[in-house]
Amino acid sequence: MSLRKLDVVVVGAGFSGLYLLHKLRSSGFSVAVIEKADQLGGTWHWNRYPGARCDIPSLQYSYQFDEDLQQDWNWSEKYSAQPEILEYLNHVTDRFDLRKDIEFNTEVISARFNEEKSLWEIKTSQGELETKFCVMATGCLSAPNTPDFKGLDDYEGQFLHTGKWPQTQVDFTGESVAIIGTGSSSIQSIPVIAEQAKHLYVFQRTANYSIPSNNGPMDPAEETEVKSRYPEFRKENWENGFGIAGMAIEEMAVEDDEQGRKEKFNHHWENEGLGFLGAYADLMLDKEANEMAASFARDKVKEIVKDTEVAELLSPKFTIGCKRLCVDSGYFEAFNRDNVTLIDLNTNPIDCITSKGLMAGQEEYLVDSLILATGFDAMTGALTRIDIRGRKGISLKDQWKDGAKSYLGLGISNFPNLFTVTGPGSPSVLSNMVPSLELHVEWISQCIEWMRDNNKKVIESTKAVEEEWMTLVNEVADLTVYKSCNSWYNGSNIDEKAKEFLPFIGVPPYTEKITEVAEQNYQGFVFDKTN
Ligand code: N01
Repeated sequence: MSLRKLDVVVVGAGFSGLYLLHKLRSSGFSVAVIEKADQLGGTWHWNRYPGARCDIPSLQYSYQFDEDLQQDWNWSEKYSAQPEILEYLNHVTDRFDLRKDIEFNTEVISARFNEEKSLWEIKTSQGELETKFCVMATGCLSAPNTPDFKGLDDYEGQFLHTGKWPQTQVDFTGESVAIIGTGSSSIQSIPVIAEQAKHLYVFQRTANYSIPSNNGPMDPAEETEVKSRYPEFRKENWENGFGIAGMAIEEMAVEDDEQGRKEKFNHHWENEGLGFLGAYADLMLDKEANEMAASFARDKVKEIVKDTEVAELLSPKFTIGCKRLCVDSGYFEAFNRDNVTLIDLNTNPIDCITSKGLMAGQEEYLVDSLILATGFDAMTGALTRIDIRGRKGISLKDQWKDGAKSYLGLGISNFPNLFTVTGPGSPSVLSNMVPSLELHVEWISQCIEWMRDNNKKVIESTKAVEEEWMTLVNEVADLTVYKSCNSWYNGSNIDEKAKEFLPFIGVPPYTEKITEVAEQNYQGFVFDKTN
């Protein structure tokens, strides 16, 4: 088979990869998207567990690059469920005729930069490719974390992970089910599984905050209003810290009185979902303000959950928002059911998985299905799990051993002509992902175009600029309460991972910075380095 030569290889056919393909192809580049799965969708393909849903309203969690598309598409609910998002992505793919340039069932095994030719050599499960540029559109939450529980291989029942859920319908009717973990994925799936299963055992290590979604059918008046001024609506959202509507406020919780705070928190609890953290401007900046919101949320748990012991176990103890906040549809209510049991792993640690279930705190729980809702090797895992080698054969995994360094979350020193979409050091997971990835896709495409027009062959970041950038990322985080607990934002969910805070907090200054870098001919990047 002859070696295929391309201008750009894009890895991953999720939201980012699809838009990259459209954008780069429209600029005249030859592009192939390589996708491991047998269909597109990325995170929305893999995470099809019961109850999977976007917790950012879909009028915001959708592409804005094409005005006709955003006008034509109608979402049926405020927060869309996974099947509808997948349907949307399929619609976009067909609308822009993308499918023909996506290679499904193809896994990237390795990517090596050939310094003599200034080309990337990509080895996939289906063959080899040679490309001038490689763009990793591999997602921030796409490398599932499977903890090394003793005896896991011995389990003989149905074994599932929320992050790689099977495409076939899973029916828990009449089954005993165990779920380990209480992050967003678990919090979304528990109410649905509890309705089907004979009994559901929930194994919790850390209680989590969750705000009710109050999801419902799309309000036609709201949809009409947003669509009547969609570009302005998008722009307004982008001007606040997280790029999400409802989070641009100036009032401080510590300056309000008790009654005022109660009313405000109540309003946000009932209406805003993730925007609960936008009730006041100081919630993520000041521990005292944060504790006001946290204690309100804990009181709500105690109001909802009837058994006081269970309510206490479900009441989080840490700073609200420093682990990713969850949004649910009946999560705490599920613990009022007779067929749901909460097991606290702090007093009953998992000893091992057995052939028929799991042993925790000297008791064996016999279950037909065992679900791991144990999250992801976030932000870096999808990259370090591929054998990526840059200059002098250096591996990305080794280079990031003591911490992931990247310039703006876009480029990595020693890895020329390799771009990451929503990489470490960009707002990514602390923003509305779709506009964030659109920003990166446009930046990367324009950069590649600029290089073509200006006769540049190779672009790379330097150690100095990425050190400086990641220092700033951490200095900004130090001004907030984000570092005050263990979370996947700082790598503490993966034992062997460097403990460092990876997302840049603040959409507007970040957008300004990368725009300025581009305007100044990609300031901070080096072109056509001669060693
Ligand atoms: O994963 P998580 P997730 N033994 O890492 C526990 C996005 N998302 O898949 O907190 C026992 O949040 C772990 O416990 P602890 C969203 O950004 C978005 O739920 O480390 N327990 C925790 O409870 C989200 O934040 C949507 O003590 C273990 C859980 O497993 C991100 O994906 C929907 C353990 C993991 O929670 C990840 O969510 C769903 C062990 N060895 C998800 N290891 C949207 O709506 C881990 N845990 C867009």
